[in-house]
Amino acid sequence: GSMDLATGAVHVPDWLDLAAQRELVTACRAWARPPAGLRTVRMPHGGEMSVRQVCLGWHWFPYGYARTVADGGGEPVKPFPPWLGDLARKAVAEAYGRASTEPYDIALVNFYDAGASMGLHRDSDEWSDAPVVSLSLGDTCVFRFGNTETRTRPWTDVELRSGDLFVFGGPSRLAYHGVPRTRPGTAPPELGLTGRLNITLRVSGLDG
Ligand code: MD5
Ligand code: FE
Repeated sequence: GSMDLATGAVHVPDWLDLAAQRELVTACRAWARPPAGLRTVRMPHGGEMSVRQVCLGWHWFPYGYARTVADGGGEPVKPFPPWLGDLARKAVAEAYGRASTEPYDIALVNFYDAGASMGLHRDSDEWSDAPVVSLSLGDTCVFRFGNTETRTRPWTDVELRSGDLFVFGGPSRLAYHGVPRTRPGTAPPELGLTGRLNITLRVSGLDG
């Protein structure tokens, strides 16, 4: 059964069966290949994120979206396949119990190797308040769900496992959140994945 962590923040454990997880891992492997493949995200002040990322539809850079790999070689971003939009709307329907017609057009795929983490932040570069859909594959992680006011406590730590769905909408859309750690070696062996993949599906609110 699903679990509401806060208003609009719904965790659906084990939403994807193993076959669906394997198909997504295979798709991520193809998306990771150059051109416009997996890259290290460089921050404006010189740091690097430990998570590596590949984008579909729109390229995310700190802090905006572009149609080309702005901080790479300027290659066009890979297209956002329509089936991912269908999957996002199905996920929102599952989490909220009502149909979604939102025009999903961005996928950010994050790859966490054994030491990777993501600090507390808000996702505020989209020009739409449509829910963000998060799909977890591979290693379990500790996901930290904070509050909308501050980067400090109160927060709630939850474990996200391979196949889990999380939808962040309504008042939770702009909550602080992060991934303090993964649990290396916990991926289902049948996936053939070392590390953790997270796919987020978003609505840009941009046109063209
Ligand atoms: C992850 N990714 O597990 C997470 C899952 C990111 C990111 O944080 O920005 O790529 S998405 C979690 C999320 C998205 C939007 C809103 C909220 C959480 N929230 O309000 O808690 O790699
Ligand atoms: Fe985020």
